[in-house]
Formats: sequence, C-alpha cells, structure tokens
Amino acid sequence: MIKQWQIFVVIPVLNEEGSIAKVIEDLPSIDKAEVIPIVVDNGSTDSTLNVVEKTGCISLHEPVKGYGRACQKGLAYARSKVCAKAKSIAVVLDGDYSDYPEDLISIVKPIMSGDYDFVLGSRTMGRAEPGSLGFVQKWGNELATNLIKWRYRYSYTDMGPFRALHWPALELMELEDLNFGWNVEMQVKALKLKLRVVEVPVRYRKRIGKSKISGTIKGAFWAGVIIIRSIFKYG
Ligand SMILES: Nc1nc2c(ncn2[C@@H]2O[C@H](COP(=O)(O)OP(=O)(O)O)[C@@H](O)[C@H]2O)c(=O)[nH]1
Ligand SMILES: [Mg+2]
Repeated sequence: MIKQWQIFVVIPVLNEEGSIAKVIEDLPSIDKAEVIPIVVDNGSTDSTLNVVEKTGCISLHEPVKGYGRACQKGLAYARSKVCAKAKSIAVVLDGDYSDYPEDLISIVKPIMSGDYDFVLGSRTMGRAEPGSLGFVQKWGNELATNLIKWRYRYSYTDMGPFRALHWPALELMELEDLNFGWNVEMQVKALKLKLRVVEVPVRYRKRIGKSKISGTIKGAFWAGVIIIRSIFKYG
C-alpha cells in the first residue's frame, strides 16, 4: 500500500565501514511514511560497500569524488522514485554516526505538518557532545552564519549536515554545488527563495572513524574559501 509520505534519506559515504550500518539501523520508522535510505559511495577503499550491501538498503556508486556530487546522485535516484500519489521529503544525513538518526522524527515533522519547506537540524540549539564539533566546524559556522545574517538578515544557528526539504522546495532550488559548498548553497537559496525555514534542535556526538572534511588542515583552509565563495555565488 502506498503511504502518504516518502522520505528519501540520502547518506553520502567515504570509508565509513565502522558507522554506516549503525546509521541505517537507527533510522526510525515514521507514521504514515516510507523511510527510504539511499547510500551514495564515492570509491571507498575499506569494507563500506560490503557493510551497506548487508543492510539491504539502496546503494549507489558515484565515480567522481565530491560531497555535493554524491548528494546530487542520491537525489536524482530519489527523483526517479517519487510517486505522484505521495508527498515527498528529501533528507541529507552524514554516514559517520555523529548525528542521531532517531532525530529524523523532529527533522521531518515541520514539513509533514505543512508548516515549513526547509528544516535544518541545529547542533548548537540541541546537545553537541563536548569535542564533537571541531575547531573548523565552529569557525566555519561562525563565518557562514554571520555572512548570511549580514546578507539576508536571517540568523541560522548552525550549518549542520542533517536537514530536510519538502520535495517541491528542493526542485525550486536547482542545487548545483558538487562539493562542500552544498550546505551553504541550500541555506542561502532557502532564504533567497523565501521558503519557510525553521531550525530544530538535534543531538551530535563524536564521529566513528576519521573526518574526511573538517578534521584536516586542508579542510580548514577550503572551508573558509568555499563558504565565502558560495555565499556570493548563490546569494
Ligand atoms: N560520497 C562521498 N561522501 C563523502 C565525501 N567526503 C565526505 N563524505 C561523507 O560525508 C560525510 C561527512 O564527512 P565528514 O568526514 O564526517 O566531515 P566532517 O563532519 O566535516 O568532519 C561522511 O558521511 C563522509 O563519509 C565524498 O567525497 N564523497
Ligand atoms: Mg562528520
């Protein structure tokens, strides 16, 4: 039987053998909705693919590296599965088990109630385990949220990875970033398009395995460059 809602949860992964099964297992079921995890790998060299296969969930492979590109691939697949008789939501969730998949319930609720188009999981409004947010993440958050506030007079409290978009809003956005400007692009375009935006508190903990983005020095440098460039490019 077709459920009223389809919730596509796109999970980009790169070498997350220790965490990806936990992320999928902890996704909650949601009343009146079909929750559909879609894992998108970018050439993991560990056993991530085997682990994902064992979970039985949809597993895609994107040959060209890039966080945004992997998310785009997952969303393109979801688009091919969108059912005209249901309402759809696109969710992005990292595969490192630092977000709590159970918080999906609070992430999609404001959309399912018809009140909002874009929901951002805020780790600063919620509970972030000490040490879970590194220096680059905090600094990147400060820089991006302040620049957005200056440009749009809207104060986001986070640039976190766990987020949801009502499907028609996603299509309006025409997201194009293929890398780490993806989050910034989404948040900026949500304001530019005057979507109904809300943040909900989410929990955050130290990741399993090693960071591929913000935990590196290269990541710190590029985070700044990408944030500034994305705000001007997409704003
Ligand atoms: N498919 C794909 N996933 C990636 C890539 N880079 C990072 N990821 C995944 O994106 C998520 C966030 O990356 P992470 O290393 O936790 O970044 P951090 O939270 O900024 O430290 C994790 O699930 C990673 O496995 C990439 O190039 N391609
Ligand atoms: Mg992470």
